[in-house]
Amino acid sequence: MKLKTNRRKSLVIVAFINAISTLQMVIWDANNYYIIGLMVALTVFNGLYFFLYIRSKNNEFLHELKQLTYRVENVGQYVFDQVPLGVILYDELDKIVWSNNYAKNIFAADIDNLELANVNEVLYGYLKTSKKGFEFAHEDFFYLVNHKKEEKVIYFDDITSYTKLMNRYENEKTSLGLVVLDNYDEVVKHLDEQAQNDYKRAIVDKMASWANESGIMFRTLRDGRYLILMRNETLAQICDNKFSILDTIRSIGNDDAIFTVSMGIASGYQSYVALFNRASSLVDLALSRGGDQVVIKKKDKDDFLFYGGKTNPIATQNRVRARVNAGAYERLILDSDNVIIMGHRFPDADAIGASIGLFKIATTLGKNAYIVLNKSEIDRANEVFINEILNDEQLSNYFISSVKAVELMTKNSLLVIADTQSNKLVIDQKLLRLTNRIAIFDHHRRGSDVIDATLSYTDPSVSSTAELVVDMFDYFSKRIPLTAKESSIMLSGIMLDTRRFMYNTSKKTYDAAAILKQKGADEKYVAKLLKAPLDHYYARGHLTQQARVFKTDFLIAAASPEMVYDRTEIAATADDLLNVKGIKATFVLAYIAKDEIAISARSVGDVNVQLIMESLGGGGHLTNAATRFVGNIDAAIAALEGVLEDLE
Ligand SMILES: [Mn+2]
Repeated sequence: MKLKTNRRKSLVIVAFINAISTLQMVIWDANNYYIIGLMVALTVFNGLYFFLYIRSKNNEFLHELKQLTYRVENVGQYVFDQVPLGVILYDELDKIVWSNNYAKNIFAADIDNLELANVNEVLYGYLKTSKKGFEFAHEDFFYLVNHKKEEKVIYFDDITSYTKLMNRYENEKTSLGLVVLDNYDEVVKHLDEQAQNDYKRAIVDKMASWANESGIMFRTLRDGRYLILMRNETLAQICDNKFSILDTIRSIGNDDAIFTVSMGIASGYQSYVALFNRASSLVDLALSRGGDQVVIKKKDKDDFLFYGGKTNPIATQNRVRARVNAGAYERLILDSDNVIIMGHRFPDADAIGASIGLFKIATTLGKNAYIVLNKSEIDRANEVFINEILNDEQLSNYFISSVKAVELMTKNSLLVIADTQSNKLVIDQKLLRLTNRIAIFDHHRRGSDVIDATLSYTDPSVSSTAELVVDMFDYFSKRIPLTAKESSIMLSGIMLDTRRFMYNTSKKTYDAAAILKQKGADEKYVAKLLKAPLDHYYARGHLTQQARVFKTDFLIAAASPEMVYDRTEIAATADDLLNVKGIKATFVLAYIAKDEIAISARSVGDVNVQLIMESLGGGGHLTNAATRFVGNIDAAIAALEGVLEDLE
């Protein structure tokens, strides 16, 4: 810079001398040779000076330019080597032609001249998809990969610190859960005060130490209800552990007193109020599914996570729910124009038996009532049963078609749903939209497509909906009269769902059977109702022959693809096969229509077939569940075997 200023100064001086000499030439005699000589000399000097000046100026510019290029190259080299951005250039054959040091460091190798596929398979897989940008984890680092296919360049942007911060943020968020002792009161009520307290203390001790070891805050909200608070990462750990605390709690009692707990845990909700409310409804869901389980909902996931559910729900001997729901049903009946009762499609003995009980309650209380039955939808196995009823002069009057039901329904009609609570399974979904007074009576576990109802009395610990209805009889303002035939039909419902008192029975099941017997139920008539046509037995025989052992504990029977079966035939075969020695669960698959396969699953109790069927989109109970599958039977078998393979 100094040099430049000096040169500018000298330029000014030369120009000044030039100006003076020109002035002299004008003032003095122009013929003075001395002056002319001086002027020529000055002009030559000036020209030379300017020539040299411009040349030096050019040199200086070139020099500066050279300097700059050198520096840019230097910086570029530095950027390529030091700034966390990996660059890989490759050719048409997916071979790396050049990579910078940073890219080499990512893979801890000189990757030049290697084929991309040999550098990293996972990365190569991503590159072959059409995605332009994706995240890629390698060793302990995370990269945002930018793939320019046209230019055959791959950029790796190191986002490790961002990703780690993000993970930490997610991990440190709060999960909130509620824990309830779901059967404590039932189990201890016949014990003395001392034993009751001992058990309670043992349960709370186990939970508190589990919480302590896992890094969970555990506090009593009120008797039998507890709050747990933890970080998301702790939740992930206890999920990995499959909530072994459920087993720990179950091991506290003895065979006569098995204690179970249920939990609902909410995660990812911003406000604590939302977390708490969500956890409350999750506990309710756990209880409605039979308890002894954990239900988790993360805000960013649509699915619920279920853990546990290894025991069958213990029937509560407490009849408070029966009384409360009977009262509510009576008020709804008295408040309505008429009562329309609807079971599930292809109704069985339990759906019809329960419907008849619910019908008798409504008519006894003085309302017109009807049971919906579409003759076009009757399974082969239920033909005998339903024809017997429809051929009966008196009983046939109770039933109407769903078309007729639409005509009879008013806004003030009460629609009663029996033996299902799924809006997809009812005989006619149209009826659900004609009124907003709906009462549900069911013994199935709650699925995800539950009908929105005014009154919902559902209890998965009850053997059958018929039993649930009989249990309410005591609590209406009028005594409910049943004829011998009606009693027999209700009893056949209980017998069907308990496989003739072999499964899912409780003391209350026998109480209900005793009440029906007292009202005149006739086992000969029940036997006649439960008879099946010969075709049904043939079908079961065919299915049974397909049974093969899978993973030693399971039997899978898949029908040949050219045959179409009734749901009841599939279900009955799954029941039959459960009698095979050494088998813990059975699965029967068959076409019920073109491209539609039904799977029935049964368990003796060690394996939860509900969870297995749920993972295939179905539902049911621990020992009795089912699902439907659209597609071909081989795909259905593969899907089922996949789930069974994953069981521990
Ligand atoms: Mn049922």
